[in-house]
Amino acid sequence: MNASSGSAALPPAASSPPPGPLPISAEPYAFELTPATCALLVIDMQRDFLEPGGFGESLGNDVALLRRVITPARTLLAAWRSAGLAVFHTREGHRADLADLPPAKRNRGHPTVRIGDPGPMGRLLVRGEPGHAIIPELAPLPDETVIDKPGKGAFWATDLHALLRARQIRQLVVIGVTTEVCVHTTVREANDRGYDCLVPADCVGSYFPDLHTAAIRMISAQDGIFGWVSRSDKILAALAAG
Ligand code: C5J
Repeated sequence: MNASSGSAALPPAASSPPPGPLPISAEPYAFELTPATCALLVIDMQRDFLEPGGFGESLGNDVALLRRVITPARTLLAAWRSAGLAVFHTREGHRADLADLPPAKRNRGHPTVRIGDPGPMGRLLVRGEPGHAIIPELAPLPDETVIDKPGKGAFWATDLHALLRARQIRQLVVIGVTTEVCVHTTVREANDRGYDCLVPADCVGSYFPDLHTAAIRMISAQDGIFGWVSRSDKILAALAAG
């Protein structure tokens, strides 16, 4: 039911994935990355969240806090692509007629502008508008799947689970924004569906540093209740060694 661009079929790999498993230093213990069944899931790296004039800034947030993740995320994405591993991207947004926008989501709070209202980058969080696009630094390649999601979690009201299963993906390295909202919701949804999730803390960002810290801690607490936490340099080192 979602609009996903790119092919569901296996694209030609840039190079053969390393055989693995690749041990990655992580909390609460090492993550054993199996390249053939692990995808990089890039959450909502959209202009509306990361650029001035977008939805995030319209809510009074400082987009500079999110922009810190661009460089490490781009470096990890480049290494992931070079290793020939699977990449999925998500975008949060709504149909132009807002039929998939629950009134509760549009009306909550007291913002000066709401989802669907016009802004400097087009209508806020509406599919096809300039602000809805993924930032150029992390632009998807033509053979990478883009999942359009109306909610916070990437599994709700999308075909992500079916597409991952079709490719025998069992592990997810989750990066993007924001840590405690769409990243966390997606990690929780993935965990309940049987995926092992690894979150590199420097590749996820929040408008609220204290919530970022708490959200990161929550993932690996209780011996990995939602998954594993590491940093991108550890993943890069494992990919290079593999
Ligand atoms: C929010 C997101 N924060 N991608 N979306 O509304 O985290």
